[in-house]
Amino acid sequence: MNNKGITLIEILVSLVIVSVLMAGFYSTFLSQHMVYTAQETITDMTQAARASVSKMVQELRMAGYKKPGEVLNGISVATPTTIRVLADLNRDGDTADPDEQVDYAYDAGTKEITRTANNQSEIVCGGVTSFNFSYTLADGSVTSAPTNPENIRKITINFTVQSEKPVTKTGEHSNISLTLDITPRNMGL
Ligand SMILES: [Ca+2]
Repeated sequence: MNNKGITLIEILVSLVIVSVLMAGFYSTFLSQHMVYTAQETITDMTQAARASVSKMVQELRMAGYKKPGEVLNGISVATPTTIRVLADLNRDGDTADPDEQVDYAYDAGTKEITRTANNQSEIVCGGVTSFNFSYTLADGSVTSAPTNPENIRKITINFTVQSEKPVTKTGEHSNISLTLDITPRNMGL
């Protein structure tokens, strides 16, 4: 053995060490990248879910909108999965104009939230694995099935949306849950 030279064995050993280090770096990079991608997916999903229900939030907030002195009950149907909101948007004394009577409903079978108005239904949000309306009444109590919808002062929506595609190698979907509180300003006026 020549002490000054590098033997083939030494080169091989170096290569093995370098390979092990590279593999370590790569797997660290890969797992960080996967975490980042998953976080990105959740952020995107949260934004998408909020955007998809933004019109619903806006319309629920307008429940009971009317001209001064007009008698109007802003919510006529309220169950854990359906709601009917009424608003006299053009303040002509009725709720017969476009978008003045709107139904929102959740179907656990299709996992969809639908909006029905002007005799037309559209899907608001898909991939909804759970959904629930709850209502805070004028006396402060909270229920999912109010006897008198006119007593509703706040609507709370709890829902969970599942990612369309699996986000992990094992095929797991990502779930995000959102809670939204809506206070229709014209209820009880
Ligand atoms: Ca009207």
